[in-house]
Amino acid sequence: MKDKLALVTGASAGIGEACAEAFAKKGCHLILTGRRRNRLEMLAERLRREYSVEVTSLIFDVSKRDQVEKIMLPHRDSLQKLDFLINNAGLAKGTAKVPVADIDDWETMIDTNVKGLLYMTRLCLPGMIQRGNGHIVNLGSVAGRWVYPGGAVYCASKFAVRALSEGLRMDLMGHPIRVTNIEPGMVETEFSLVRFGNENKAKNVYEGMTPLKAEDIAETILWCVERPAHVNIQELVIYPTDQVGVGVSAVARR
Ligand code: NDP
Ligand code: 8X3
Repeated sequence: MKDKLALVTGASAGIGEACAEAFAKKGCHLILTGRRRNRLEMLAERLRREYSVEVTSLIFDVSKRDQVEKIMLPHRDSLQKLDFLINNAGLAKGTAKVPVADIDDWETMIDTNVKGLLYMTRLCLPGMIQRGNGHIVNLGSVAGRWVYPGGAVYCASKFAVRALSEGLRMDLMGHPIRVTNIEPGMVETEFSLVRFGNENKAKNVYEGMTPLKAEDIAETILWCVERPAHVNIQELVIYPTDQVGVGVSAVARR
């Protein structure tokens, strides 16, 4: 990992932030992206100081193709040297049922979780193909395998991530580039706060059970990328011990 280069989208919070820390600890240089400049720059500054790695922070909305291209293209030399792309930026908005849900929420989820991931992948792949080296890790979800009420569109976006991960593997056959889809269950991050827009509702989600931590997922991602080059972990479902299915956690038992 030492002196390799990783790009982590959505590194200003949660799983992305934990990945940035885990990779930096191993001596990996970083390109970190997100929309919240302050959070990203403070993280970048701390990682440089604590781990003596190079960290570039890039502020843009991954769902906006023009922003992605405008901000990323001046960094095309770095992209040529990229070892790892962690497609992590993503979110859920609300749990309203399809007949009454807010269409803007659907667009936000699909544009971020699906199109954002595609824009980043398309930009990073040519360098990886040219160098014959690279590993793309996508943040899918258990919601990309099983559906729950009020989750139709979020789940659809994560089903898409699974399909894209599989399709990408096929399209890249013959190139020594790995693709991994990580599919976590409940991880306590800002995810539920973003989904509900309310701190109390967000806390209730994890009440009475022990969720996964962002660091658990970051360690798993690190393990995947540290496998020997001939080993591709295609997909991994990771639940908290207290959760056995989407919407089926220890809380539901009571
Ligand atoms: P957080 O809300 O804690 O972090 C999400 C990150 O994504 C933030 O850094 C945010 O940065 C970034 N982000 C969101 N939208 C955009 C955008 N349009 N452009 C750029 N960056 C964006 O959530 P998690 O860490 O939990 O989520 C990370 C990934 O893991 C997501 O893809 C999520 O779907 C997936 N996941 C999460 C699970 C959970 O239970 N927490 C379970 C399974 C999968 P900023 O706001 O600064 O732009
Ligand atoms: C997030 C996991 O089960 O809250 O992807 O939808 S879940």
